[in-house]
Amino acid sequence: MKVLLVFTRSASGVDGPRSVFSDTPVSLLTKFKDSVLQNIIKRAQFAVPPTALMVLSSIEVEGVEQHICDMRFDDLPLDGDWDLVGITVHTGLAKTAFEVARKFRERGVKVVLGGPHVTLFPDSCVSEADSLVLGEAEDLWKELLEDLKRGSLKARYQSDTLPDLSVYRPISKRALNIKRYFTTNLIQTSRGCPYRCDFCNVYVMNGNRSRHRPIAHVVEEVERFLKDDKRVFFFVDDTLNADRAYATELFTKLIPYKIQWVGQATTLLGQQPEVLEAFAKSGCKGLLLGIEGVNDATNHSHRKFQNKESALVRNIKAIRAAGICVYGSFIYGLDGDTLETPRLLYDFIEETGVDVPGINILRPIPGTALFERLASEGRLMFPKDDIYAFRYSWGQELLCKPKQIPVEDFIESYCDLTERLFTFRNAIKRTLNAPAIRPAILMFNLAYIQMYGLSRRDLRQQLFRLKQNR
Ligand code: B12
Ligand code: SF4
Repeated sequence: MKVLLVFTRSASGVDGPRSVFSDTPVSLLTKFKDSVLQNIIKRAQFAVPPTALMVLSSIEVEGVEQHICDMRFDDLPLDGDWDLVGITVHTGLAKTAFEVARKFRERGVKVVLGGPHVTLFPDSCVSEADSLVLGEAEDLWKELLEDLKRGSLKARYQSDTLPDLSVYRPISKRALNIKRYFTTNLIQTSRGCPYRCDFCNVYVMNGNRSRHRPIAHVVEEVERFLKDDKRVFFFVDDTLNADRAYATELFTKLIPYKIQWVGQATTLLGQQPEVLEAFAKSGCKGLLLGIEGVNDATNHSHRKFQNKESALVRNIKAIRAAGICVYGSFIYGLDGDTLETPRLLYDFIEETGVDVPGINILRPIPGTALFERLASEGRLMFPKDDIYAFRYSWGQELLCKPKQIPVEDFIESYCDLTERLFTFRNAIKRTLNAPAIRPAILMFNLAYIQMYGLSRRDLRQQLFRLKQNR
């Protein structure tokens, strides 16, 4: 039997920036610049394979062959003789996923949907699929494939418990075209998050505590992955340093493999010397840190307590001093933010030397506590029930009214901030100061000049439309 697993591309974002107002007239030169950049991004650092589909396609069931279609590269193989098509659905990309589902179902192919959106909003997916898989799918996927073989596919697969990560489930790259990606060395060591930031739903989907895979299994995976791909490793965990003892032991064991790796962690790493040392010695070259706001009051209003204002600057400096580049992920538009915030963010970035700043606009992701609160406060800028009006973009659209800043002032102050931060001069300065991977730091900072330029164009277009509709 032949099964196709499909990964859709995002409308705009890390898969390549595109205007979210496609009906806005733009010059030919702008169009050309946008398309060149989209292609560079597609082929550069962000083009990593979908971990979820690597996991699913590694689950072996006799007589079932699994293939992956990554729509960032491939056209949909609509005329293949598929017995089943599985599609990952993210909330901001659900419309695209449903369109793909319809195309296959019109041809009589059965479709199963899974992923974050299905886990959070299964009822909204029922009419779009023959079968739904809710939650983490390792065990359920095996059961579903067995049912497919028997011709008895169920409408819904769901488990009361999360999969036991101590079970040995080797990830294979059999279904991947290794050469097309920047790297295929993606590894997840843990799931779930012990924190409860109100704008996030990881702790809802994957549980409110970290669950780990056995260290021996992760080490074996690194060793095996190295055989066919020697490029950088990406540990996709949300918070790699959530469990200090586990992180220290794992990364100390990885030192002999001499890999280079990137991942995501909390700023607390700066005050965890044993973890920091293990990270640095095992080849960590860059970490995305969720900094969000730069003072306690702002972060606390969104239940982000792990970043302590008094230690933030020191922690980031300590991480960079250990030879690890910092991608600082900030949010502007948090409830504590005022028109003073852009200056504070700018000064903070200058003082700490963050190598790549990412300035996000607060996003009310459906299914988060934040979404519900903003809806009850009348601050959503789209109808609450129309979850598909919510879409991902690269800071190109304001989706909720900031608490303390009028919409127009917010958009203008955000644009001013990104215009000051992302200049050619700053790109060169950050590159020369970076503690490692300078070509990557240069590439990010240069790409962001263009991407935040697109963000400003779209935000001003949104503002223009809002004023027209008044
Ligand atoms: C690493 C990461 C990335 C990386 C790499 C992703 C990759 N290689 O897959 C990059 C940076 C590229 C990325 C991009 C984006 N990401 Co991201 N990313 C993550 C992160 C941290 C881990 C994802 C991961 O690899 N998990 C490991 C796999 C094994 O778990 P999983 O994806 O949940 O899959 C399991 C189940 O969901 C299910 N499943 C998934 N798909 C399917 C399909 C079928 C058919 C079935 C049966 C089951 C099934 O089975 C899997 C195994 O148990 C998550 C947070 C998180 N903890 O989930 C955010 C997260 C998934 N990303 C998110 C977002 C918003 C994005 C972007 C849209 C950002 C943007 N603006 O561009 C893009 C989307 C790109 C795209 N085309 O989908 C959101 C999604 C929110 C939502 N509710 O939909 C998350 C949850 C973060 C958050 N809290 O906001 N991301
Ligand atoms: S934002 Fe990061 S730290 Fe906060 S709950 Fe989500 S995954 Fe955990």
